[in-house]
Amino acid sequence: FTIETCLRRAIEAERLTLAYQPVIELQTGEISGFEALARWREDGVDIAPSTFIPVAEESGLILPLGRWALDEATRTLRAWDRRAGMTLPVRMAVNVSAIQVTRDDVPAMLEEAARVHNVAPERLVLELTESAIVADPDRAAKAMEAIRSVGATIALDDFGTGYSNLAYLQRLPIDALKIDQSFVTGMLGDRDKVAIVRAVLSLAEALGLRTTAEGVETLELSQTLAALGCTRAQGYFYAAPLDAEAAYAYWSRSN
Ligand code: G
Ligand code: G
Ligand code: MN
Ligand code: NA
Repeated sequence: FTIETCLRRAIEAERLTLAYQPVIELQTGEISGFEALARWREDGVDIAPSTFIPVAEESGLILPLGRWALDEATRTLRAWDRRAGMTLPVRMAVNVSAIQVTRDDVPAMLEEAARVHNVAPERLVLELTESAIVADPDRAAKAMEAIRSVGATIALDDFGTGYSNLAYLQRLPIDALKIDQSFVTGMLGDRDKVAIVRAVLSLAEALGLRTTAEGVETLELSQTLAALGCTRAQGYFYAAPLDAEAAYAYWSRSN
């Protein structure tokens, strides 16, 4: 079978799972939330998102996959609330492909997931990439406005890798920039990376945007980013992406 056929079956049979990576507030050390990341295990072998997400995007399977991911992440957040006997003070971030923004009604999906699972939409973050803006700027702008009017927030993922016109940052209702791990991991020994991260942080500050550094693997890096004014961090220094059970345990241990 082709990978596309296998992926279609895995989506239909709900054999994909989500892993949840903690996002930490750098000033307080508190858990800001979690990023939901799709996982696919076939016959005991993990297939990397870098392999199957492009296949999903090329085949259109990203539409059902993305719909499922938003629903499943929201359902999990609600399950954690019930388990804790309280509304967890954390946000759940879900990745949204440019193709979903162009071809699906993401704001309606978001509203439905929040309603069905009884989760305040303010607790949901949609991570969009610059490629969504480049693909169809008008449509992306409309979708972003609608997402914000539902109450969710928007993070621009992989920031710095997508060649978008920086003027969009000012016009679009973006709440946060996620600094791609290619600039963050190993930045301490690399003056060019430090310069890029500093530039992104000052741009974000000037525009009133929060920032999340990805790929934070060491204490020293987390301290440097905090000193530079970065809002949040995620990476192996805190935790790898965890299954729902382990992510809940991580939250419990920290609270
Ligand atoms: O799982 P990993 O941490 O290797 O993630 C690799 C990339 O795959 C992420 O940065 C993200 O861009 C993408 N990805 C993971 N899950 C999803 C998903 O549910 N939807 C979309 N569109 N992309 C995802
Ligand atoms: O959606 P996005 O492309 O941002 O996903 C981030 C990817 O990076 C995921 O595949 C995740 O497993 C991985 N990742 C998360 N934290 C770290 C880290 O600290 N170091 C490295 N090298 N990779 C990480
Ligand atoms: Mn992401
Ligand atoms: Na990213």
